[in-house]
Amino acid sequence: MKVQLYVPDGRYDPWIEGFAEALPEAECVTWEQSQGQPVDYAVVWRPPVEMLRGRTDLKAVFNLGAGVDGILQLRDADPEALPASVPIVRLDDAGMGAQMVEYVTHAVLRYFRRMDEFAAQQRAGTWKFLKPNRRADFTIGVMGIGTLGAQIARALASFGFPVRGWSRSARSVEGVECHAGEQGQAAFLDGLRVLVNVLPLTPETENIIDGGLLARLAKGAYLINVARGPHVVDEDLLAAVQQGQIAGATLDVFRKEPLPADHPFWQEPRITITPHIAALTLREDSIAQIADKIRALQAGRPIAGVVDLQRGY
Ligand code: NDP
Ligand code: OXD
Repeated sequence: MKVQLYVPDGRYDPWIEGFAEALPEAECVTWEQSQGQPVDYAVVWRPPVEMLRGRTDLKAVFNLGAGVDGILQLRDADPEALPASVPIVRLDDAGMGAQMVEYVTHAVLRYFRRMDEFAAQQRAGTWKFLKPNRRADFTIGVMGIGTLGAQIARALASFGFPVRGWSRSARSVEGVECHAGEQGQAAFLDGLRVLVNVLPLTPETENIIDGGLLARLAKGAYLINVARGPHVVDEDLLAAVQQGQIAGATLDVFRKEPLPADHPFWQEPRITITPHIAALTLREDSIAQIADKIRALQAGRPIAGVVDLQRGY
């Protein structure tokens, strides 16, 4: 059995060593070494268009991340870019849930406990009491309550915050008021103090966080985006921050990454920027998960995490 790898930074050695240990029955080769040769499985992150087009040899393509937009967007330029009827399989948590919980909880607590305002007071040498926020008034909405979002929602609810969740189909998450679909969107958004975005990027969700959506939140709300940059209409977010509708935003993902040096987000102190690190792909966990799934497929058993190409996630 052959497994073909593609990682954009070209640092293959630790991946090849990891697969040799976790899946010794397979030979692991790089795409660069094995172009044109038939293999059984591909393991990729943001592959070039020529890697997957017309492939009839593959039994599955494993994506080294939870979001598959980097693969599916290959179809935008070339409708034949993906091999017909080959399943594309995303990472299912693989250690990312715990990291997402840490990142989002940190940002929420920083806003709830007014830490940015205390930091500004410290810079000014000011000792001043600031009235605490009331937990019961600090309703948080998690947009996307799938593998990662449900863990975030549960963690925030465990602090005693009122938490709402929003998904495409009806879901239930313990301790979370769940809403679904377009018809449930208004009740989900109305009056939120914090909006957390963990949606996949699809044609339905692109540009979803625009001026109209931000206006539905409470005045002085906060935005935390850990999903994808194109979910947010950047100009609308900047305007909402400048008008005070949004008191602050924590953004991990951007339309263009790295965020260009002349992007106005850099100059807006109420926007916190991190370089797409909310939840990293953990090599060991990811290899272990993919190795288990390859064994299941080899044995003819079903696997979780197969992407629905119509839905886009
Ligand atoms: P899942 O597929 O498990 O969950 C997606 C959730 O979004 C589901 O609840 C789904 O609804 C909901 N959803 C999808 N489309 C819509 C829609 N049109 N309207 C309402 N709800 C919708 O994904 P994960 O939780 O594993 O990952 C989410 C995203 O997080 C990834 O796609 C990726 O972009 C991002 N990510 C970012 C990282 C970072 O470091 N910044 C790291 C890892 C992931 P339903 O439950 O009904 O299917
Ligand atoms: C992912 C990511 O989708 O790291 O896994 O963004």
